[in-house]
This record gives sequence, C-alpha cells and structure tokens, in this order.
Amino acid sequence: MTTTTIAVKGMTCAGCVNSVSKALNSVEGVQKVDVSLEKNAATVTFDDSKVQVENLKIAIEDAGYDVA
Ligand code: 9UX
Repeated sequence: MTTTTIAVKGMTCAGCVNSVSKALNSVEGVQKVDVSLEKNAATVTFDDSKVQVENLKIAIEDAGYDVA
C-alpha cells in the first residue's frame, strides 16, 4: 500500500471535495481518500499493484478538476 498527496486545483466548496472524493474512491485499488479544501489536496492510500498515481490524477481530471 502506498500513500500519496496530490495537489488539486479548482475545488471551491464542499461539493467539490465530495466530487473529487467520489471519483478517487471509485478507482479500483484505492483504499483511503482524504480530500482537503483548505490545502487544495487529496491524500490517497492505494494498492500500487493495482493502480498508479497517474490513474488517480486522470480520475481527478475526469471529475472536472486540475492536478498540479
Ligand atoms: Mo460547489 Mo464545486 O456548489 O464544482 S460543487 S463549486
């Protein structure tokens, strides 16, 4: 299991946090998600044999937000 923090741009309210959280939680291999509006970041714990950081970034972008 690996934990990484990804900088997320474009989140402006709790609904955005919810959207990003849902998007990340629906990725196969993701175990834990903590999205912070204050920090503009998503901390994700995932099984690195199933998913890579790049896939997490794509999921965030597909939800309509930008990654650094
Ligand atoms: Mo809040 Mo975010 O009403 O896309 S959900 S701004």
